[in-house]
Amino acid sequence: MEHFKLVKKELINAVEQLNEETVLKLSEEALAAGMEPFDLLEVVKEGMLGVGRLYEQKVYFIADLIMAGIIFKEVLELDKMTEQFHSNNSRKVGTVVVGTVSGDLHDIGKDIFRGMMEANCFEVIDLGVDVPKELFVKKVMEYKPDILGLAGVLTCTTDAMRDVVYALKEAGIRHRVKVIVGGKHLTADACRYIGADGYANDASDGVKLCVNWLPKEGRK
Ligand code: B12
Repeated sequence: MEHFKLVKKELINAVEQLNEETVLKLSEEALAAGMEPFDLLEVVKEGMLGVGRLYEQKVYFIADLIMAGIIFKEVLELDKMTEQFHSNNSRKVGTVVVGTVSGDLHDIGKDIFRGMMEANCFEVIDLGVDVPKELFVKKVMEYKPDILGLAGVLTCTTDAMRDVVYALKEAGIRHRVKVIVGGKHLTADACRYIGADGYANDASDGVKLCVNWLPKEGRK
């Protein structure tokens, strides 16, 4: 729709300029006018790429990244977004433990993955950010999840992910859980290096993979 095209452009600009008030106003208006929450998410993500570029160009600094993170989270917390991402369906198809690996504090992508998994009837145990490998092992032992999701946005997180998989092996529980790693920098080669069962550069692709790992009768 022509109208949404214009709104998208304005929204991307507002995110890039870290104009919190305008981002929230435009997001609410777009949702009220019928924009799909997933489409809104894509638009805000595009604005975040702009923020990242400005950071690389040294126009923005760490405080600006923090502000960008706050704005994104506020968008995710709008009523129509939480409705979309959190299912109140009591039928659970599987359990997932998820966390951002050691050394990495980024959690927006992980939170999106969590919300989408919940919307797909998974029970999600979220361990937060900068999670040490020992805690992943402990929680896998405690909750016996079907899937362990490791998030990492910084490119240097590949080794931390590998360490988690190795720690699972050492604890003798690697065979009990499927491991998915998520982050834009991941590739098939990185996935093999880490020893994960699958990887995704985008939360929605990750969810599809996880749903496919379920036994057929568990799928919606
Ligand atoms: C906001 C932000 C921050 C905030 C994060 C706030 C928060 N609560 O998350 C704060 C201020 C903490 C931050 C800090 C830093 N940041 Co920062 N940050 C960003 C920024 C602008 C946006 C990240 C974001 O949320 N994107 C939107 C989400 C939706 O995308 P995403 O996280 O990639 O998630 C997607 C996928 O990766 C995937 N996914 C993610 N997790 C998972 C998990 C699973 C299981 C699955 C399946 C999929 C999946 O799905 C998501 C999309 O659907 C990016 C720029 C960018 N272009 O991304 C830089 C960026 C990631 N940051 C960067 C840097 C360098 C840093 C710092 C080192 C800066 C510094 N000098 O201190 C620190 C590192 C701190 C640390 N130890 O982690 C670099 C990373 C460079 C690199 N190659 O590693 C980037 C790319 C900026 C840049 N262009 O230079 N940052």
